[in-house]
Amino acid sequence: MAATESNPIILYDIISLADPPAWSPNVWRARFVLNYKRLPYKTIWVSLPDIASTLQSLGVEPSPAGMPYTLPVIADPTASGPPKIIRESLAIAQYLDITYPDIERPLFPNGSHALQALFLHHVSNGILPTMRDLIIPLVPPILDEAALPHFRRTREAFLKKPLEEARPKGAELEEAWGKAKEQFGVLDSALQKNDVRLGGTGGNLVLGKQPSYADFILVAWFVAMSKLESSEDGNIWEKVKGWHAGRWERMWKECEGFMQVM
Ligand SMILES: N[C@@H](CCC(=O)N[C@@H](CS)C(=O)NCC(=O)O)C(=O)O
Repeated sequence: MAATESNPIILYDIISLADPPAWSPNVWRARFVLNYKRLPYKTIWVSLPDIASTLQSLGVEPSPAGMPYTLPVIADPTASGPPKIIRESLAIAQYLDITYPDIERPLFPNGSHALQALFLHHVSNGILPTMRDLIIPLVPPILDEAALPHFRRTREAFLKKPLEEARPKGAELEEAWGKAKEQFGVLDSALQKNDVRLGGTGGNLVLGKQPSYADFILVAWFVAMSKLESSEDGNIWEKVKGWHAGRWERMWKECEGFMQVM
C-alpha cells in the first residue's frame, strides 16, 4: 500500500500504433481498475516480443499453462524492498481491490462475487470463442513492426491457419457474426433483469448503476474492438455497439470516465 504520485504503480502494457497505444483487452482490464480506483500509476510500454525478457528481469516465472509470459503485469511499490509484482488481469483486480480498499468504489461489491464470476465466465467461454476468428486477423495493422513476426507465429499456431485465411468470408462471415450476437444476447437477457419494472435499480451496468469489475472486462474488449477495422465490416466496435437496442454503447458510455491512459 505504498503507491504515491511520486512513486506510482507501474502498469506494463503492450505498445501499438494506435493513439493512445493501449489496445490489449487484457491490459485494459487492469487499466480500468487503476483508473476506477483512482490509483497513481504509470505505464511502461513493451513490444510483444519483449514481454518475456521484461518479465524475466522482474523475476516473473513462466506460466505453466498457456503463453509463458503475458501482460498485464503490475509492479506495486512497497515501503521498503522490491515492488510487489502481480500478473494476470483478474488477480491484479482482486489484489488492488483488497490492497487499496475504497469504500466508495469497490470492484467487487458485497454479494456480487459469484454473479461477477459467472459474467466473466460467459465473456471468456461464451463470447470470446465466437469472436476470435473475427478479431485476431485484424490486429497486425495496429502492431509495431517488431511485433509482427511474433504475433503471426503465436496466433497462427493458436488458430491453426495463416492469419490471411483465418477470418470467415461471405455467408460464413454472416454466420460467425450471428453466433457472436447470440452470445451477447445471453448477457442482454440477463441485464434486462435490472429493469426498474422488474424491481431492479435500472442503469446500464451489470450491477445496475454501480460500476464493477464485470463491466470493465466487457468494455475492455469493446475498446480493443474500436481499434480494429475490416474491409468487410468496417470498424468492429461500430458494428457491435448498436446491438441489443444500443445496450453495449450505453455500457461503454458509463465506463468512459475510466479510460485515461497514464
Ligand atoms: N489470462 C491472462 C491473459 C493475458 C494475455 O493473454 N495477454 C496477451 C495480450 S491481450 C499477451 O500478453 N500476450 C503475449 C503474447 O502474445 O506473447 C490475463 O488475464 O492476464
